[in-house]
Amino acid sequence: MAGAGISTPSGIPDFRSPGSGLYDNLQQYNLPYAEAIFEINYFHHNPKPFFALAKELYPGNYQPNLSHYFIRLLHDKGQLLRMYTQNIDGLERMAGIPPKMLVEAHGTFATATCTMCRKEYNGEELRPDIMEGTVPKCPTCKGVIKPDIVFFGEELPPHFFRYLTDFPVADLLIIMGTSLEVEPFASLAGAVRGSVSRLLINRDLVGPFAWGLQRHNDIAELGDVVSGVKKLADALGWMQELEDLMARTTDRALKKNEE
Ligand code: CNA
Repeated sequence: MAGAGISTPSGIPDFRSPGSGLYDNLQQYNLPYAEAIFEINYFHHNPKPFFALAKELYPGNYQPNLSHYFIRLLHDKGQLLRMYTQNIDGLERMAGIPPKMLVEAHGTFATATCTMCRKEYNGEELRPDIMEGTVPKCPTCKGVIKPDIVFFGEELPPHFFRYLTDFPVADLLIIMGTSLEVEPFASLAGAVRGSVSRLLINRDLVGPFAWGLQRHNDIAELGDVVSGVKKLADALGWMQELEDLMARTTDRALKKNEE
């Protein structure tokens, strides 16, 4: 399970931190309150602030870091059952984790849907408009095309419910870079069997780790997520492999960007 904290080392700020880039850039749109940017009713009224944020977060501006590549390595070794992420930055896919191994619980910019006729689009089709700061419109019905990001007031994607079959068969749960404050995602931490270890890699204690509801086999590695992941990779003897994988994939991505 992962959240915004795994992407801060890639340079993506927390939305709410005072002085952080994202919300500061949104001031000009006079949002009634910060969360309005992710409220579906507000989006229908004024989609521009959301598209300003989309421009910033659209895949391509940021690179995955060691935490993302660690999960990719888990997959390459046949050890990943699934990655449940709250992030919408697409860095998991960029690190090469196959989409079928991901549950992007709060959606993705990889696909989009017309808010009027429900026609489906590939996220890349919206890129030129989003980069120009134009609200993308459906050529068929002229409705606004919305990236498939889950807004407040919208249901989570159906594949979120995969947790019902995934969590009971997991034999380790790693929780990284999340405050475990957003429901229903946060409650997944309680969905593994009681005999299963839960490893928290985070700056601070969160969720059941903070409320005194820890299980005897829970472990918390507090501090920076990249340092925590490095420690785990070291203990597994995977550090060299992890660094090689990261260098290889980053190299390939840079070459692709240059083409
Ligand atoms: P959050 O509530 O902002 O919590 C982040 C957690 O990560 C906190 O406990 C921090 O202490 C911790 N943290 C931050 N940086 C580090 C670091 N370098 N090392 C270790 N720990 C760190 O974020 P959540 O994901 O829990 O909140 C849910 C929201 C925020 C979701 O709906 C996300 O979509 C949304 N969000 C996403 C992104 C993104 O896609 N990158 C960015 C900002 C917010």
